[in-house]
Amino acid sequence: MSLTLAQKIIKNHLTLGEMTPGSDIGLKIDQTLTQDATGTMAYLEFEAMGVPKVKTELSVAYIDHNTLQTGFENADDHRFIRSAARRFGLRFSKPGNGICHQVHLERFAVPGKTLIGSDSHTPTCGGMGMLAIGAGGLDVAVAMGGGAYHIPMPKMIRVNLTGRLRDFVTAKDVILKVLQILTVKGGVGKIVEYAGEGVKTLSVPERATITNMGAELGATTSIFPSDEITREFLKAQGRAGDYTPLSGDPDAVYDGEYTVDLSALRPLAACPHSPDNVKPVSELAGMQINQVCIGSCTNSSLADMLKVAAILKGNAVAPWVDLTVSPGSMQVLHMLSAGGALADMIAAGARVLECACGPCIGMGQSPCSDGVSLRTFNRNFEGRSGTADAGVYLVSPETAAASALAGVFTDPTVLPPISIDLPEQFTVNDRMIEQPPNRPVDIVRGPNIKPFPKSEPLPETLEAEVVLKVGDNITTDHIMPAGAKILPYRSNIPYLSQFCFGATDPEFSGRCKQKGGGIIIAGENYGQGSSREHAALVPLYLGIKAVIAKSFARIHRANLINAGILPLTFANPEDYEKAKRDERFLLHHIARLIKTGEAIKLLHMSGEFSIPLVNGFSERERRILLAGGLLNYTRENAD
Ligand code: MIC
Ligand code: SF4
Repeated sequence: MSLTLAQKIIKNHLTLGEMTPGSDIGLKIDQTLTQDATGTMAYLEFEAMGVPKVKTELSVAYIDHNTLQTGFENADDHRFIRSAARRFGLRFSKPGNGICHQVHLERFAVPGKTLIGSDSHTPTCGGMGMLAIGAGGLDVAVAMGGGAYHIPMPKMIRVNLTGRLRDFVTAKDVILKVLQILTVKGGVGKIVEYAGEGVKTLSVPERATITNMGAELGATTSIFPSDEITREFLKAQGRAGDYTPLSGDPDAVYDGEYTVDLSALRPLAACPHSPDNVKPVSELAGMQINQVCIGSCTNSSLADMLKVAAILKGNAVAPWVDLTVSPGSMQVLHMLSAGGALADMIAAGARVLECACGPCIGMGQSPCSDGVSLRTFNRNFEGRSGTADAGVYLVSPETAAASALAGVFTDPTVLPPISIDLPEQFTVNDRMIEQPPNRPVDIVRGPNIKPFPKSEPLPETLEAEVVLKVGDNITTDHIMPAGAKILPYRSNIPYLSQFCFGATDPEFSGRCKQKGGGIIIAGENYGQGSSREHAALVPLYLGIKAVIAKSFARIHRANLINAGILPLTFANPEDYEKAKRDERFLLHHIARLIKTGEAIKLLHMSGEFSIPLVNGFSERERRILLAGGLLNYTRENAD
C-alpha cells in the first residue's frame, strides 16, 4: 500500500493500534527533549516513576527559557535539571548553548526517527524529515522510561509547494500563508506534509521555520522529505552518517491537499493577537513601530542572522526603535562573530541578547505601553510579551530588519538586493553539551521545588459549580501565564496557582480555593498554544474536575487526561449557552459511564434540564481517567 512520509515513520514505530485516523496509536520514541520551563516537572515525574535510567536512544535536557536569574529560583532549577540529567543518563545543554529546537536541529535531529519534546515547537525538527511531536512533560517522562507515546492517528494533509521564493520573501511568509488558509485550528488532528517541486528550493533551516509554526496550526506535527538538501546540511554539521533519504509515495492518499505557489508570495505579517490574523506587509507599510525583536526557535538560524546583518550593514536603527537580536544557538553566535556579521549588527545599533528564548516568552524586553513590536517569533497572543496593551506583529527577519532601519513597518522587497555566504562546514563545538557520567549522581533540589499535586481516582459521581466560563481559542498562556515574574515558579505549583487565568479573571484562583474547585466551560480550541502541563496541573491543584468545551487543542486535552481532569465536549455546541457561571451541575455515575463508554449527561442541580456530552475517549484514556491520571496509571500498569 502507498504511504505518506509520516505514515512510513509511524509504521516503523507502531507499538499498538491501527493506522486509521482517530484510533489510538502507540509510538516507540527514539529521542526526547525537554526545556527548563517544563523540564523540572518532567524530571520530578520521571523520578516518581522509579526508572533508573532513560531508555531512549538519546534524551537531551536543555536550559533556554528561564535564563534570567533575578533570584535563586532559576539557578536552582538549572542545577536540579543538570543533576537529574547526570543521574538518569541524559545530555545536558547549558544555559547559553541555545534554544532547544535550534540546537536539536543542528546537533541531534535524524531523518526517519521519532522525537517527542515537552515543548509545542518540537515539530521544528520535522524540517529534517523527523517525526517530531510536542507533548506534555509527563508523556515525555513516560517515553524516557521506554513507554510508548499515544496519540490519535492523525489525518494526512499535503501542502504542495510550487515555484521559488522571490528576493526578500521567506519561509516565514510561507507558513503565514498556510496559517491564513488553515487558521489556528485547521491543523488539529492532522499531520501536514510538504511536497512538490518547491521543496528543493528551501534549505533545512527554512523548512524548520515552516514546521516550527505548524504548532500554530494546531497540527500534530509537520514534516518535510529528507533529500539532497538534508544531506548537505547534515554534512555541514559533521553528521553525514545520520542521513537517510525519505519521502512519501507519489500515489499516497491524503485527506486534504493545498497548493502554495512560492513565486506568488509577498511578505506577510500576523497581526495582533493571533498567528492566523495575517495581512500583507504592504498594507501595514508606514505604521510607526517601537520595537523589533529578531530570534526565537522560528527564525534564529545562521542564514536568518546573516541576512539581518547584511540588511543592517552600514545603516543605523531608527532612533525611536529598540532592536534586539537573539541568535538561536552558540554555534550561530560563534559563526556570526567569527565572520564579522555580529559587528555589522552591533554597529547598526542592535542590542545583542544571549542565545535563548528571551523576549519570546516574556523573559525581558516587554514593549512600552501601547507599543508596536515586530517579532520574528511564532506567537503574538495578547499579553504574552509582558505588556498587556502592546500589539505584536509576527514577521520575517527581512521585514523585521528593514522596518528597524526605517522606524516604520516596511516591505523589504523595496530594499537593494543582498547576498550572503553560507559556509560549507559549520563550526562544531559541543562544549556546552555535557555527557552524563558513568557513576551514580545525587539529585540536587532547591527550596523552590515543591511536590506536584496528587490526583485521586475518578469518583462515582461528581457535583460541581461552573467556576469559569470562557470563549473560543483560549490559549495555555491565558490559563497559566509565563513571563519573567512567574516562570521561575514552574516547579512550585502552589505558588503558581495564584496566577491561574490571572489576566482573564483575577478572582479565579481565589474563587476556586474558596469553593473547593469546580468545572470550566469553554468554546472551541480550548488550550491552544504552549504544551505546558502546568495549565492542567495548576487547575488540578485548584480542584478543577472537568473542562467542558466545544473542542480542545490536542496537547492540552492530553495534559488534562494525564492530570486526571475530564476534558468533555458538548454533543450539541449550542448547549454552550445553557451552562452558566455559578450554577451547579452533576455528572452522575461518571466513573461507570467513562468505563463503559455510554453517553454522559451534565445534569443541572435543579433537575430541570441536562446537557448531553460526548464520551469520546480511547480505551487507554478511559483507564488513565479512572486511575486519576497518567502517573497513577503508570504506577499501576508498567506499560
Ligand atoms: C512557548 O512557546 O509557549 C513555550 C514557553 O516554549 C511553551 C512551553 C512552556 O510553556 O514551557 C511551549 O511552546 O510548549
Ligand atoms: Fe522558546 Fe519562544 Fe520557541 Fe517557545 S516559541 S521554545 S518560548 S523561542
